[in-house]
Amino acid sequence: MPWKVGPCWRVQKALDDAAVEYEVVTGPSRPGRRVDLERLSGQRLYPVIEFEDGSVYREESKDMAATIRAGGLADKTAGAL
Ligand SMILES: N[C@@H](CCC(=O)N[C@@H](CS)C(=O)NCC(=O)O)C(=O)O
Repeated sequence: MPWKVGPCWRVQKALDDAAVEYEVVTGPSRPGRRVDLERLSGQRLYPVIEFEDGSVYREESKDMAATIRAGGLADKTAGAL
């Protein structure tokens, strides 16, 4: 595990605490090379959660962690809309 602080870890810790299964997919560290991330999420910052249905969830990491801890992650999939 390359990090234990910061926005990505905040969300990952929330997923762990909520016992949500996930796979970590790392991407380029340089923002200028994050074309795929931008194509996926419309912006160039991590973390981003991609669901199995292909939909994507990205907010401020504090809001993502709060959503996960409140059990609201499934509501963020495209299928929940
Ligand atoms: N305020 C944002 C910050 C997100 C953020 O800085 N993410 C880091 C990775 S954990 C990142 O993408 N850093 C590279 C950059 O700032 O270009 C949040 O809390 O979600």
